Amino acid sequence: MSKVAIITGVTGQDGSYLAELLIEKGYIVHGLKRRSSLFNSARIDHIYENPKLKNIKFFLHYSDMTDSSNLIRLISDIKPDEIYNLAAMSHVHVSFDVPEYAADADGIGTLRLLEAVRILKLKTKIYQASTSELYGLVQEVPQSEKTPFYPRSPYAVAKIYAYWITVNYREAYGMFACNGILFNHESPRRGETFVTRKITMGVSKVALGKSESFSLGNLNSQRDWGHAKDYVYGMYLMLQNDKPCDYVLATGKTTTIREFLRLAFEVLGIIIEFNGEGLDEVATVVENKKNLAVKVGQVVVRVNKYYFRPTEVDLLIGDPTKAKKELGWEANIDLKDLVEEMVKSDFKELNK
Ligand code: NAP
Ligand code: F7E
Repeated sequence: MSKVAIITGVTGQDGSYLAELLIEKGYIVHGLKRRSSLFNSARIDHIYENPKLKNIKFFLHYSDMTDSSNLIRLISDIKPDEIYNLAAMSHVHVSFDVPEYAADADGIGTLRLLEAVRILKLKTKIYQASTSELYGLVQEVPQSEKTPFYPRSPYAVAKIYAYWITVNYREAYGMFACNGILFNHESPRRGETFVTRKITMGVSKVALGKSESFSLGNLNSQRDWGHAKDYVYGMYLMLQNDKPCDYVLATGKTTTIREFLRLAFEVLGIIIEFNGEGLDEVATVVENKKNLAVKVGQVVVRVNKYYFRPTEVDLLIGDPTKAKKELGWEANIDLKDLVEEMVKSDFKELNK
């Protein structure tokens, strides 16, 4: 018999890749999406349109992590074997503007979901989308499941509540509930306001002559970036394991925003150099190997203090040893391939 899964946040980057993976594995998938004034299903529309997936069982339901009655009703009707809780206000910078909403959707939303499963006395396995942002002001390098947390944003504080309530429900009620402490993972489907996608779109627009330059914030921070496809497979593995546990998923390598930017321009044969310091730092073209719409000497990136956060997470680098040992998981797609895929996808789309 087919397994039944609920994915909250199915319209997001990870939700879309996870839906594809579970459908491929023969699951009946119920995606929960929130109502918005514009269509928000662009990342999953192709699932319906794919002829190879003709007989799929993929259903969408309106839902919101701030509405317990909705979660209880849907979980009671669907009685899923597995729930992947990916829904969240996931933007760290924006969480400083909407801290109460972030706490409600990301923190209490997780409690609502766990409570629904408990009240309904179901044996549902639960995956909670935890995050490397919990490490914040890092207490240890690299960060593992044993590293103490020090959150640095309303988003991270909300997610720390979600982390511990998941652990508590596992211990108090014997629920199969796991936290995946995932380090940054990206793809061509990444939201356009996260730094990697902002860069790959910005680089493409500049190379096509659609804009002269774009602005970024802190170029010095370092992130452990992997590909979202690898990471949703890790989520799935956690719920197939014999026992519920928390796992770090990461590549074990870290890179600055500045280096990501350099790599992204390089994919299009544009070589840049950095000059100046702090808010005066700029990136300038020194070579244009493919004769794209830039000139040598053109300033293509500036620094703008608007994009700095009140408190920053300077350095993230994860230690995925436990996931490798116990789940056989590892990141397969390296940063260079990820950057190339993202730049080529944006360049093609913007060149239409
Ligand atoms: P994403 O692209 O921003 O997707 C978030 C999803 O949550 C979207 O479907 C969004 O709906 C939905 N959502 C937002 N608020 C909601 C609410 N109140 N009720 C119901 N749904 C709501 O994020 P992602 O990158 O796929 O990340 C998936 C999860 O992993 C998130 O919980 C995120 O915090 C966490 N995480 C991400 C990373 C990463 O590097 N990507 C790393 C660690 C953890 P709309 O489409 O309508 O906006
Ligand atoms: O920022 C710096 C910024 O917004 C990365 C979410 O998926 O991963 C993500 O959170 C870094 C930060 O991701 C700009 O200051 C510079 O140091 O792409 P980001 P994030 O904050 O790491 C974690 C694991 C999650 O859990 C989150 O849900 O880049 N940065 N200039 C910039 N960032 C943005 N967004 N925009 C800039 O212009």
